[in-house]
Amino acid sequence: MDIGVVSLFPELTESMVSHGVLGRAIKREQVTFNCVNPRDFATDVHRTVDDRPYGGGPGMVLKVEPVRAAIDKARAELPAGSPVIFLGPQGTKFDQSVAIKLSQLPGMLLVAGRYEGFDERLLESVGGEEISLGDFVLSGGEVAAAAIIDSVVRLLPGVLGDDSSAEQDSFMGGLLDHPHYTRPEDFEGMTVPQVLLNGNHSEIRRWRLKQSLGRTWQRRPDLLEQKELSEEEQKLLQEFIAENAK
Ligand code: 9D3
Repeated sequence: MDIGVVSLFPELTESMVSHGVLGRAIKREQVTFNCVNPRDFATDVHRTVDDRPYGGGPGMVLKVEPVRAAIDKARAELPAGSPVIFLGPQGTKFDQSVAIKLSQLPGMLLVAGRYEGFDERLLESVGGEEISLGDFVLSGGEVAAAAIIDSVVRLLPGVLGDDSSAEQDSFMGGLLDHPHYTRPEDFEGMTVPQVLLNGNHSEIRRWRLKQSLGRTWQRRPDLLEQKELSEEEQKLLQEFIAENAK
């Protein structure tokens, strides 16, 4: 996959993608990464990329011309069928299903905003969608770009080990994960649940499923509402609720 980013802070973006799974994927040439800075396309002596908002109000708006020029430059190096994705708090919400869709494309161009955001005519002229990570305030799109790139690249075939597909399926299962434990068996009097030590794999599977259902019920009821529970799952969740109401 070929990934482009337009950012006023290319060092920040590059530093975030050059480590771990992603850095390795780039080194192995499973992914190409190219960052373009709108400031390099500013034409005035001050290399201005932002200006005051028409209509007044606080903050600054990204100027259309330098960002558009940076997008055109980045786009020229990406394969046909690579969408332009603007990152901003007004976007539709990113989730794993969006990550899966993006991972099936030959490339993508992520445009990180700064200040109050983009001149609206930028989105209109380029066409492309705006994506948000959720309802909280970031200082700019770079951290969001890194999050999206990370979630997409780890879905690419061969980037992670083979047992990763099970993990992806399990998120698709629409439940939160169960608790995990490793040695020691006793940490400051807190012990590992007995069921995990017995080696009874059907009992372990049932315990984990019950914990997943219970946690999802407690923490993310929105996920449970979207999910059709099997008879076994309904029974396990009722058990969890009964045990945790005491
Ligand atoms: C505090 C400024 N806000 C005033 C009304 C609007 C605002 C503008 C620009 C808030 C944040 C930003 C910068 N944010 C992003 O570039 C961003 C973002 C985010 O803030 N939250 C969730 N996802 C994203 S993706 C890009």
